[in-house]
Amino acid sequence: MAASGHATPRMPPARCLDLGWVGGYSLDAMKTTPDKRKPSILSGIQPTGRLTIGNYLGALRNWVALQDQYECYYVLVDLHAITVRQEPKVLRRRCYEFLALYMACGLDPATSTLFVQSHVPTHAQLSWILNCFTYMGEAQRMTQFKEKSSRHSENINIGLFDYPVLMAADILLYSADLVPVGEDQKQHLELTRNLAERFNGIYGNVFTVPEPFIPKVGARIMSLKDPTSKMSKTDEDDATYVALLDEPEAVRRKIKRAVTDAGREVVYDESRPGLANLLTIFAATAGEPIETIVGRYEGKGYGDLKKELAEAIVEFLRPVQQRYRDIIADEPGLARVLADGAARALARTRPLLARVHEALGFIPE
Ligand code: ATP
Ligand code: LTN
Repeated sequence: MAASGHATPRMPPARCLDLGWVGGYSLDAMKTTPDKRKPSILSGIQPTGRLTIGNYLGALRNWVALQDQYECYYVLVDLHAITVRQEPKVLRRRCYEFLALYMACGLDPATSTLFVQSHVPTHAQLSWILNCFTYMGEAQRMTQFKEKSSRHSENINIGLFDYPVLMAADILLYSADLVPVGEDQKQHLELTRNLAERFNGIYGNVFTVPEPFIPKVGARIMSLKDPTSKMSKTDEDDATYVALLDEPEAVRRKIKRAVTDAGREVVYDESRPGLANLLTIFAATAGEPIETIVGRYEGKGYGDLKKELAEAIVEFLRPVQQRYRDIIADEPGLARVLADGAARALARTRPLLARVHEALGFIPE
């Protein structure tokens, strides 16, 4: 166990998902599950901003792809969302919208447990305990904290600082084996693993040490206006992202105006980040290798690529948006999904929290 805030990261190589396909993934995570139940997954998205193709390609797509093989818990992390000031009515509405979009993208509430973090008090309870095992130094090193505190310099609150500890609680409460996320969450996963190992080192095998599940293509979709920074669903400038609910005309306009360099030839080259980003989005959306896409544009220019990419995205989004419209119209149905999800999540997490309390020496309830 590391005795200071300077534990060396011990991340395994992230698991990779071949393009749009999970059949080849081995279930060896099962071995890490102490009680031999079906291996499990937990992941979360903040109900902030507008869900983008970055969120879909980095995370949601894998949530859907993995839901039949794993016991899955997918959480709308509203407690995380309030680390930045939210408008109450908008937050509430957005939780329903995100849930409806998850379902429109293929998450089945009968198979996966879909819920809201604030409905399940065990998250905040374990989070407090984990705070007492987290060093200031390691929390200070989190790049998302540094980035968010510079973006919200008027409100650098303790919740923002503590954000990764709550995320660790989300994951460890479910004994999650795998956590499907985008590249930007790798450092938080590393912290989660360190906390689990530190606690287990003192109290025995209480927590499962989770592994990240990060796609090979699409783990870090970049902003359409600044291809050196990540596409973000809360960017004030909506031209930087394609939202899953964007109208076809908006998609066409945004892709057409996406920043690329001055070259003409379509090649995949990381020193041309704008073009590389469009090719990545194309490959991930179409489920084809980047080389195949590049091969199709021999002798053609950026204009053709952008036009066809926009159409590919529009066609991909069309059925999702159609399903979304039906699902969002039934708010009582969505509320039932969340109530059922919260009950399942609470039932799943109570025993683990009781084990943690017992390990710490708390008097049993
Ligand atoms: P924000 O940037 O506004 O904080 P976000 O777009 O990063 O929000 P989150 O709720 O923080 O959204 O992340 C949800 C999931 O989507 C995470 O697994 C994250 O890694 C993934 N994700 C977010 N942005 C991208 C991106 N640009 N490319 C790939 N995956 C992404
Ligand atoms: N920190 C994540 C959202 C998040 C999460 C989680 C992801 C909260 N809890 C648990 C995976 C597992 C983010 O900012 N994208």
